[in-house]
Amino acid sequence: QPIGIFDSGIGGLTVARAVKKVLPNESIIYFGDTAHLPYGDKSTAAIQAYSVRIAEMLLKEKCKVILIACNSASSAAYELVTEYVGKKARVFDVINPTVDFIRENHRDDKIGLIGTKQTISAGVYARKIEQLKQNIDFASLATPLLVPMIEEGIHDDIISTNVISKYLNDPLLNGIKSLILGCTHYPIIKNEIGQHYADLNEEVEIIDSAETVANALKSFLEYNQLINKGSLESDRFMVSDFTPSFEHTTKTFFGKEVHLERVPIWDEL
Ligand code: DGN
Repeated sequence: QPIGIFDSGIGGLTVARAVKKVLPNESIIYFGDTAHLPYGDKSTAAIQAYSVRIAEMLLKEKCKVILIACNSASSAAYELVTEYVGKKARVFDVINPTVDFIRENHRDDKIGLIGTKQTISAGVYARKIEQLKQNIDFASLATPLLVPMIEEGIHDDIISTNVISKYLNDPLLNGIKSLILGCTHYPIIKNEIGQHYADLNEEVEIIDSAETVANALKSFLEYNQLINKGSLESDRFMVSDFTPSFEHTTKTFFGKEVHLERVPIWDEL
């Protein structure tokens, strides 16, 4: 049985890549809702409706796990999708495993979060970290230029380094000991973020939510003896709307270009 992973677009392939890295013998079905991206600009009700419909499709494909790779969908629809899916599959999002990681590894720290405007204003990370009742000083900063910059292929160069430094030098983030990458796209600039702090001689741990969810998923499959023991099916990569540029950007996010299958799950298309 495959692992279903979905996102508003192609960026969630960073999560798919992290999953394949720790679970190379699991096959995945990826769905990018490119017809509706970006979810960040949609109402909570719309994101919930899209997410439930995608979960329905992934259940039909017999996925044993449904992983919500998108931070916006994780904020808006995790509870609803979990309720909808019931016992048919286990639902993961990208926020809860990251909060669990913090509960196990951090106390008395200042932790920063960067993400899209929507993820920051939804405040789900902030609420969940507060509920831990650990002595954590939490600061979050919206960094909206980063998604379009990365999608334009601008990373590891002087422009991206300057944009990243401009954001990370914001006084809000002063004195952080850890930084959560709260967006599908940010693993692409993880090295540049690390370099920013190395240049300042500051030790800041970077918490990559794609990696934390991949590790949590691996532990879950092992603990519940759900690891694939049969032959490995081919991975499938689906989108609700196809353009050649979507296919081209898969290389940035997945590390290699993959073929995208258009699956028109919306009646209007
Ligand atoms: N996938 C979105 C996220 O993780 O926040 C980023 C892309 C978007 O919808 N703007």
